[in-house]
Amino acid sequence: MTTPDPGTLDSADSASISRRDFVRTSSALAAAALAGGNLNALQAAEVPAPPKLVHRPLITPAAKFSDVSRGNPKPHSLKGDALVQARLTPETWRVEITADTTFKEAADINKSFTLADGTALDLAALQELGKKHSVKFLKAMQCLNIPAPLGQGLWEGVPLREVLRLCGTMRNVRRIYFSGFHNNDPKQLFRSSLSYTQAMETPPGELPAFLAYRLNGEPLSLIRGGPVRMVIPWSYGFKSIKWLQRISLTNDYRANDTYAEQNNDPESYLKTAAYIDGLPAKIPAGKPIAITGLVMAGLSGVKGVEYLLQRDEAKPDAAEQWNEAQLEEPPADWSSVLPAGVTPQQVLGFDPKTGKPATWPLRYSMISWAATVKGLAPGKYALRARAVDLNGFAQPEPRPNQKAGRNTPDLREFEVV
Ligand SMILES: Nc1nc2c(c(=O)[nH]1)N[C@H]1C(S)=C(S)[C@@H](COP(=O)(O)O)O[C@H]1N2
Ligand SMILES: [Mo]
Repeated sequence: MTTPDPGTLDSADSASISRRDFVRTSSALAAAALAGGNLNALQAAEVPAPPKLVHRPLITPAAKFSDVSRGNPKPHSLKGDALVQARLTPETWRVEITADTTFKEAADINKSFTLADGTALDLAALQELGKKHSVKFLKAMQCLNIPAPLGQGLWEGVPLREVLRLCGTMRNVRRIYFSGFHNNDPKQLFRSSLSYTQAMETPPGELPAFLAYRLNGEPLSLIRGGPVRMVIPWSYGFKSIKWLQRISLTNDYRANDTYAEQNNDPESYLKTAAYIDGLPAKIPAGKPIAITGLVMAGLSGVKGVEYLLQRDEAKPDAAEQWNEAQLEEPPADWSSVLPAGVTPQQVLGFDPKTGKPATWPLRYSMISWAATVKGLAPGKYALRARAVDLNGFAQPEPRPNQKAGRNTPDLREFEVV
């Protein structure tokens, strides 16, 4: 796996990411050999050419996500009484919903929910709302500044719009800000925001912003931001605030996310992008080389994945012949993929009648890709991969601005010996 380029990471991200390799969550022997880049193991497993696609699970165990968390100490390291004081146990968790009166023509709501008057919402209230309005879907978590997905899971919770409805009539509300437990240092505050429209008006068939309290069929763990975290399906990870504690309705029309102050584009949507799994630095000549990776389905969908092999780190130019890779097919049997008791019909993004995915890959989720390369002469090689979206744009298009989400075609260098 590539090491994130520190120059493009904000300091908080680079300081706190634990670079656990997502591909190590793979269980199958051949998959481990391919993804882990251990060519000897690959040969021992006698993987035929063309290789089977990596059978990496579509769902990452909650504890195996790479972690991007601010805070000193980090909220998920708290224990015992400190955890209770932080209101990070299922019994003590509360979320406050208030109107921000500091912005001109101040926001005003009929009902607020506060700790001071004992009305802050608790987990039981949220779960009660979930009996009628819960949503489930498969989503990958991706940091805007780290060139590798963090993990993918089946998230479950209550749409933000249903929670905000509890506030009754609103006046002068243009944005919704939200933040989580940090500690007493204001510098650690990490907040994100949505426009009123994004929060309240989910287009038919689209995925809503929601307050998640389950992941992969289990209560949301502390390390993944439990008891309750915000999940913004269409966004990079920085909008999906962990350890959610405050929702503020404001007339401030600016996307004043903490991330925006660190030179990131806070309005960027998750982009379609391909990633290459680890490859060994030296590969013996004469054996087929299995190259594999992941492709993320961003807002503009996935048409395909292409790769380009060049000698001696040559820079790719427009005339270069990119080759098509093979994409993982949808599972024939979703019961072995989804947590026990969950049918695809219940999951957003699937056809509620047939139980088939409405798009493939599912929007905002990721799947594997693979290709086999044979007959490489000894020498140094550069391997690049790029996703092509449903509008025919190949990476780094459509938005080459790296602060809108890293989107340069992924690169691996190796030597055939
Ligand atoms: N409260 C809080 N929420 C947070 C963060 C944080 O530091 N504090 N990091 C954000 C960022 S930048 C990312 S990429 C995702 C990472 O989610 P994960 O740790 O579950 O993989 O969480 C987001 N939510
Ligand atoms: Mo991030």
